[in-house]
Amino acid sequence: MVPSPAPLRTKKTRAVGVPVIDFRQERSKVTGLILQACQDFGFFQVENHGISQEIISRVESEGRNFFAKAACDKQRAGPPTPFGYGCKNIGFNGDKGELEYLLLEANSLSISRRSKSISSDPNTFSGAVNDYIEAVRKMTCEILEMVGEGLWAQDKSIFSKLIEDGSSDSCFRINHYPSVNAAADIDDDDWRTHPKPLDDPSKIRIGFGEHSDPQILTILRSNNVAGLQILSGDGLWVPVPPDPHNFCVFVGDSFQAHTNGRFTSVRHRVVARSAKARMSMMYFAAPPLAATISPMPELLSAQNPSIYRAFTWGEYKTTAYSLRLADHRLDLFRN
Ligand code: GA4
Repeated sequence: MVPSPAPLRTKKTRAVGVPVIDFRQERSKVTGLILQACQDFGFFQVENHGISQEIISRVESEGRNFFAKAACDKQRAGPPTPFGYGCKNIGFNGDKGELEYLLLEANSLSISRRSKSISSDPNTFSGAVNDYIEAVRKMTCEILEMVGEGLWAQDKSIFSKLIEDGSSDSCFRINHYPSVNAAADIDDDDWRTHPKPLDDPSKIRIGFGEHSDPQILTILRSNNVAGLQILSGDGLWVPVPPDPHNFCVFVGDSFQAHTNGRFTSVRHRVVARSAKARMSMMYFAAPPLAATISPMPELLSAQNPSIYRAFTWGEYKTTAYSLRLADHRLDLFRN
């Protein structure tokens, strides 16, 4: 059994119960808050991250332009195998969502190649996406360095170097959740103040179903439209208030394994029901396919034996794609 996350605590949380970390604070303070959030929630938001609005706006505008195209033009960038344009189908095993998306390899060469089927101005598209990925990758590596330091790793770059590696298997995704008619729009403020218990899945409009991310870290940014929810340790879906100026950071399965369960990969979903379309972009920070994922020795002791066997990222990814979105795939790698 994967250890269930600790119940939501109020320490360093906003009214909604989700930690927000100001990156302008002293580094040691930020490090402590990141460690705490990764342990307690597997999730936090970053404010004052230093990534320029210009970099964000360019890719946001490219995404908006793409999704505004006629269906037949968008299909030219598909089907997602797994990369490319996808509509409603997620993965290869029948998972569905109320969304359309672009899934891309996060490397400049493949983005340049693919941009020809995505945009009539491929250089502008690939320039915007590559600049964004570069900026977010840098922030990811800073977070991972701080985690390495905070966990007293012998090599504090143990995690960041996996992402910096030229053959890192990271990817980039833009999700577009179409608007629903105004009558179905539920007042977001109500959701901010009243997290709801697990509800009947047949009665809600799932944009992207419950899952955890297989990678190390995910960095998400959205427009001002609500929908993202994270699952707390006590079984509540906690809405994450949308804030286009912040980034959301999710611990992925691989980080849970690397930290021997000290960090929890957070289960999350998107409930799409706003009168405005939601657009989010995610950078999924992954190691090279051949990299080994195993609990870091500094976290192991006689009292804390290794929970997971060593595996490669390639092996984990193949397993993830052979299963359904909501499956607890890391359970298959327990000792
Ligand atoms: C979840 C995180 C990323 O969006 C993703 C997804 C991937 C896909 O959409 O193709 C997966 C999903 C994600 C986890 C299980 C498998 C693979 C769909 C699916 C059913 C791109 C990823 O890496 O894993």
